Formats: sequence, C-alpha cells, structure tokens
Amino acid sequence: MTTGADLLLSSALRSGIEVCFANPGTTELDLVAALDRARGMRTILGLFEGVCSGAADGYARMAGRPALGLFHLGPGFANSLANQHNARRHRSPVVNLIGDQASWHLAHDAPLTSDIDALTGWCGWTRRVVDADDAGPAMAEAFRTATTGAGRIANLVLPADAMWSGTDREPVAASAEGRRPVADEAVGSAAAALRRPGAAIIAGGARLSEETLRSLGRIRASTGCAVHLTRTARIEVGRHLPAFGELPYFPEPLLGALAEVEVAVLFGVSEPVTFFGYEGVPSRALPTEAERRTLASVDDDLEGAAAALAEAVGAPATVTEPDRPPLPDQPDGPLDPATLGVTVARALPEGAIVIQESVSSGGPFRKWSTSAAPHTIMAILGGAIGGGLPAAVGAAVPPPDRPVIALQADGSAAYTVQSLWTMAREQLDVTVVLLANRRYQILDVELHRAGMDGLGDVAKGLTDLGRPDLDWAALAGGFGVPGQRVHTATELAAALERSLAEPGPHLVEAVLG
Ligand SMILES: Cc1ncc(C[n+]2csc(CCOP(=O)(O)OP(=O)(O)O)c2C)c(N)n1
Ligand SMILES: [Mg+2]
Repeated sequence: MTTGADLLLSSALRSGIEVCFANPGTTELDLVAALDRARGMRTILGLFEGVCSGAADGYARMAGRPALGLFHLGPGFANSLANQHNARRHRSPVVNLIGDQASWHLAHDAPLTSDIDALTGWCGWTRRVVDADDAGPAMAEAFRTATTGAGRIANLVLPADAMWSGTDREPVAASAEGRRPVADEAVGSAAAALRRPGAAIIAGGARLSEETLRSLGRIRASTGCAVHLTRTARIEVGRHLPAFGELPYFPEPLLGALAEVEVAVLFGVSEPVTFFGYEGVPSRALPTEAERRTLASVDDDLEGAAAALAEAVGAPATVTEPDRPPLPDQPDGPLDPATLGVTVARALPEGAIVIQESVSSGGPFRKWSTSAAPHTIMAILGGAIGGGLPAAVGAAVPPPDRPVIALQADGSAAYTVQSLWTMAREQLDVTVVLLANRRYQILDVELHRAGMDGLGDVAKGLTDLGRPDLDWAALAGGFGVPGQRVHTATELAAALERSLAEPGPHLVEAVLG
C-alpha cells in the first residue's frame, strides 16, 4: 500500500529534494517507515531539533535547493526555532515537516498537543495536510513556496492519520519558482545615480556569486563608486575576485563608513540598520539626507542585474583590480584573533566553505580572506547564536564534496554541540576551529561600550564561561570527533594541516589568550 507519507516523499523526490534532516517521534513513525522505502532520499539524524533546522539552512545555502526538516509536533519544532529564524534571515529555501496528532485525536488535548500554527507562523508559510490524497499537492505547493525568489521557509503540518492512510494518487513534481529579473528602469536609475559624486553600492543579502562580484568590480572600476558589502548568507571570496570592504558591526564605525554617501544604490539588501538600538544613535546607518535607490531586492536576479548595470555604465569587460596585499608569513606565539585569522587564511584549501560563527574573533580572518585561496563564506545573519555547527553539518552534505571549516565561537558552540555527533556519524569533512576565549566576549565589549564594565561578580558571572572551563577536545571525543587543543599559531597551523588532510570531522580547540 502507498501511504500519505509515501506520497509526500515521492513528491519531494520528484521535485528534486534529496536530503532530510530528522528528529522523529511517535506521530512521525509512518514518515520514518516511508523514509525507509524512499529511494534517493538521504536521511540524517540530528540529536536536537536546532541541529536539524540549522543543517537544513546550511544545506540550502550550499545546494541552492531545499532539504526537508522533520520535527515532532509543537515541542520538537519549538526546539528548532532559533535556527529557523536564522534560515528566514538567510532567505534559505527549506521545507519543514511537522508531525501532529491524528486529526480525530486533536480535540482530546493529549499531552503533546499544542498550537503548532503559532510556531510555524513565526518563521514562514504554513499548510496543514488534509488527508493522504492531499500529501502530493501539499508538498508541491510547499516546494514552490520555498523556492520563490531567494527562498523561504515552508511548513507542512502532517496529521498522523493523513500519513498512515492509503492513497492511489500519483506523486506531484514541482519546479523552483526562482528569482525575478530586474526592470530596465531600475538599472537605468542606478546607472544615473552612480554618475553622481558620493555614490555607493550597498550589496549583500542571500547570495553574492563570483559573477555578481566581478560585475560589481567592473562597475566600481568604471564609475569610481564605493561598494560596501553587508554580511551575506553566502559569498564567494578570495584573491581571484575583486575585494570589497564589509560594513562594520558596531554603530559608530558603521555610521562612519557611510557618512559620505550621498546616493546609495541598494543591491540585494534593504538599507542598512544598526544591529541594536542604542540611546542617541540613529537606527538607519545611511545619512538621513542620502538618497536611496533600489536596484534589486533579495528576491531578484542579482547576477543579471549586476551584469546589466555594468553594461549600462559602459564598464569594460575586464578591469585591473588593485593589488591585493599578500598573506603575512605564518605567525608564531600565542593565539589571538589576529594570529588566528592569518593562520586560518593561510591554511584554507581552494574550494573550502567557511562557516563564520566567530562572533567577536572573526574580523582579522575576514580581512585576510580576500588574499586567500578561492573559498565560500557563510555568515549567520539572524544573530541567533548556535547556528554555526549545524550549518557546517548541512554545508558538508551536498555534492560536490568541499572541505568545510567552521570558525566557531565557544559560547555559541555550546548551544548546538550535538552537531558534532552528526558530523561523526555521517563522516562529514568538517574541521571545527573552536575559538575558546572562555567567555561571552561580545557581551563584555557591549558592557564596556555602555560604560557598565565596573559591574560586580553576578554580572561578571554571566559573561564568563570558566569555572569549569569547557574541555572542547574531550567533548568532541565524546561525540566521536577527534579533538585536540592548541595554544600557539604554529600549533594551530600544524593541526589544520593534519585535519584538512584526513577525511572526516576534526575539532581543534584554539585557546585564545
Ligand atoms: C539564541 C541566542 N541566545 C542568546 C544570544 C545573546 N548572545 C549574543 S552573543 C552571545 C555570546 C557569544 O559568545 P561566544 O559565542 O563565545 O562568542 P564571543 O563573544 O566570545 O566571541 C550571547 C549569549 C543570542 N544572540 N542568540
Ligand atoms: Mg566566547
């Protein structure tokens, strides 16, 4: 017999979904059985739902198509929410499957019953599957929703009886809706803006490809405009591409970087705002009087728009980019963000994927990344920490196999540490560089900025992760990932070389002074 669960999965497969990050329970057992029968679907267990949601996000960013997330009713899905939030900010295409009580059992308010719609509405589109026959059309609609524009989250709520009942319907294939082309008027308006003094392109959003970045380089070279990047969910980086500065995180340098802008061309992003509101500091980072013109929104065809703008400003096909500073020699001595950044930039193999949840320690690496071998950087834009290790899991899954390096702050790693086990079980090629500063450093920086650094032991105890120190090398070992601890830049360089040469996951605990 073909069940609703079979129809759901065969429709997913027909639409090109090949991976499911799952943490099931009793209401999902028919899906578990159907996954067993679904040829071509790689099913990966996560030991916490935040691992599954973050992995689906990382997978989507690298593969450019959705994976499935599978969750156990409201409580299971609730555990996944912080990384659903990040996925929403990344505009990742994701299809979530959320089991629910059998339809006739719902009214009895059994222990695991809850308001699932209240949770799914918070992060995306939602559709409840009516019965087994509806499973195919529902999956097709979810797929189209998830793949509209840059991408979004589509949630399917699955009553257990709709999954176990039989159906004779055929699977429904859906195709990606994709991005919208940019209108000629928007290109013309941006080209006119770039002829003015004080013109700047502000680029970022879901994805900046090599082709897009080369077009931006051509535009900059021929118009002399400034190009500022916001942090981007996925960006190609390296000495083979034009280098653009990334806008600073803290408000004062952010506002300073944009102070001279008279006309801003927004490309894949809305106008930049400060991460938080601070008393007396404007939320909008561009000068009030600066004109804003949108060339392309996050859902638009950025490659096409950038190429069209390059033509419109009469940019030559190739331009000479300014010389890139060579990477410094391998440093020695204690590890700090600066020595770590150089060491990692030097060690990057061509084609690496760098997951950056480095929080307060990542600046120097990002600076040197533009002088390093060609690689991809994925940041965590939503600001919900605990996205890095799960994203590394997801990024390591789609072919072609590319080595993943997770620059991972310690406090954030502790939220979703179970990711290490999935890396071990799936033998994913991930090297975790665990940035062990033993504190919530960024909160100390914020306290200092707010003039609150003289606070007492209670406050200090809320940003200090010591007493006891987390033993990351041992934790990794416990989850099945070979771990080691290093204290100097030379030791880190040697550990990276070994980890990157061997297949499978590794963790290097880099103790920062
Ligand atoms: C889900 C979630 N919980 C809490 C926070 C608040 N928060 C932001 S940064 C941070 C500490 C980060 O510490 P760590 O990962 O060690 O990075 P470091 O600041 O040391 O570089 C916390 C608790 C958050 N952003 N998201
Ligand atoms: Mg820390």
